Amino acid sequence: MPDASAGHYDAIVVGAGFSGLYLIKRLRDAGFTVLAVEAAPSVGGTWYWNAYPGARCDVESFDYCYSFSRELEQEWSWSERYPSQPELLQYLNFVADYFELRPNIRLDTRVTSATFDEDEGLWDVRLDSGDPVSGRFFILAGGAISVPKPPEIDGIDSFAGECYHTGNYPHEPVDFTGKYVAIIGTGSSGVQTSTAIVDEVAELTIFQRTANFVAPIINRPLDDAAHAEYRRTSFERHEKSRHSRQGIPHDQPTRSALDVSDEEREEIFGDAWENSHLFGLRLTFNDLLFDEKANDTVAEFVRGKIRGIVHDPEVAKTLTPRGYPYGTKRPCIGKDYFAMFNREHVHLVDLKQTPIMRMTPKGIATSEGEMQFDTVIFATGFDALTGAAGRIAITGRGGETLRDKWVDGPQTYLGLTCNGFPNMFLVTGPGSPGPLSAMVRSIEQHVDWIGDCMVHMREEGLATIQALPDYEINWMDHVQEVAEGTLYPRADSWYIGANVPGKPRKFMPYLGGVGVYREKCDAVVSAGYDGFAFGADK
Ligand code: FAD
Ligand code: N01
Repeated sequence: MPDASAGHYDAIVVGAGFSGLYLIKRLRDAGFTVLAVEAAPSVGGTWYWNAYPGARCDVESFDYCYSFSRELEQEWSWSERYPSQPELLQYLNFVADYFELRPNIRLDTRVTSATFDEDEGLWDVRLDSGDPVSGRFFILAGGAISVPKPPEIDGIDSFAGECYHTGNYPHEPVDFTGKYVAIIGTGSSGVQTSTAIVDEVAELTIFQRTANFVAPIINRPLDDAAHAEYRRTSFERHEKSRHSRQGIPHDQPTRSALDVSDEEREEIFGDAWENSHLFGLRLTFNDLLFDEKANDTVAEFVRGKIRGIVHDPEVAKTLTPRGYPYGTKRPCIGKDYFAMFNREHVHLVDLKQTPIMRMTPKGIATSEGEMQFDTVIFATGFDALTGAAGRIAITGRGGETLRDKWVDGPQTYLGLTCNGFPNMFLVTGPGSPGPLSAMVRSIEQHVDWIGDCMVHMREEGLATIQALPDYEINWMDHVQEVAEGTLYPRADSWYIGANVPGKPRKFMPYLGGVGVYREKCDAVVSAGYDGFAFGADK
């Protein structure tokens, strides 16, 4: 067994969010030594960093939590249908304490590089604290949506007011009372932040580059009966999610949106709008993300809602999403988002008409003049899927770097491994269905697969595993092909890398579905780890 006291572990894990915490538990239970290295001063990952006002999960709490432990399930009770960021952070801290994971975590420490030492069959890992550590396995659990994307605006440093990014938001309260506040970005983070602070601010100005489809969030407290029902049915609920398309326990629709009358379709959409959840509108018909005409029906339904809610027709027009199909950029759920624009102190700047020129000491200069602000919040998203791995200098076999390997877009086999990088695993990496699913179900599947693989290698006396090049190419081709069978590639989304200037345009998440992906991963194992080459112990 490797000597952890000398800095040598079976596995070095990057990150201590949902993925890192479960990796520690799973690998430690299997008898491996593990060190998780976390840049934040706390566990929690996403739910530590995104402490912005209104931050909330939009998958139901019963589906956005670990399912691997019935004991944990008995010990924890969610207070709301959609858990808030503080509650999620509390949950992940509870998990770290409950399973005594903290001795395996080094906080406030960043992994800066990792180099595969061919002679020793080890990953040499460098930390910003200076001390070297090494591991037989190097596991990237640094998050698919964890590296905040700067807004590419000149002069940010010249701004004399307060400036925040939602993805790296302070934990101390920020006072918005009587302030002139700007929010740049209208994705989920911008929608949640704006609706959370609108009552506090003196004036709120939203800078919108692309209008978004936002449905109402139907949140509610969870009572004892809901918890009792959950505990009674959780096994079936999670099992259904594991084999579902999106990692949630809901039935897939079987009908086409084009096979029903306009009245019936309107009623079905209306019901989903009023009563359902994030996936509600998407789960009404089976072809919304595959057929343009079917998609037009749901897009037009939401557009109609916007026209009905927003009083000023010009503002309504600006808020109306066009130019990409419904659902191909992640749709949001938010509280009274469109109604917010009826309030006198809320202003909308259409960046397509009035672009930002630069930031100034007093605020934001647009093509139509300077606007003054006390506080500017960037809700401009993330360098998703490749961002966290790309910020670590990773060198594999023969001196090949991951940055070079991925220069034209990421390459993985099953989203879990890379040819040329033996014993390196990724959790929710490019090529995994994770980012397009309820993530915790995907994370558990990835971690279980990795854990089982490491146990298999130990039992068989195998030193290294790596993906075969042809299988990797075929997998990424398959990921592209599946995406091209849908409407997703028609949007400039973070799924395709379009939100980061200069990033190769390649569809990254696997759209085949969580259940299908699980079957494929299991089939690879049943066929003797088809597509992998193992190296024997020296
Ligand atoms: P993360 O939670 O991102 O944790 C990764 C950790 O790795 C981070 O703490 C980071 O600091 C650390 N790290 C990265 N690089 C390094 C390094 N070099 N050295 C040391 N540490 C490093 N998913 C859903 O399914 N439903 C939702 O409703 C949902 N809501 C979301 C809301 C927001 C605001 C965001 C940003 C994401 C949301 N997600 C949601 C996706 C969410 O990221 C995942 O659900 C999940 O939390 C990911 O867990 P993780 O452990 O894989 O990654
Ligand atoms: O980021 P985004 P996010 N100038 O990329 C705009 C999860 N999440 O942080 O669309 C001006 O979606 C950008 O415009 P455009 C979820 O998976 C979930 O909101 O690129 N504007 C867009 O409007 C989500 O998908 C929740 O034209 C600029 C916005 O900023 C993912 O995290 C909550 C700009 C970015 O939207 C990311 O969400 C929060 C610029 N230079 C996050 N650059 C839940 O509710 C970007 N924009 C569960």
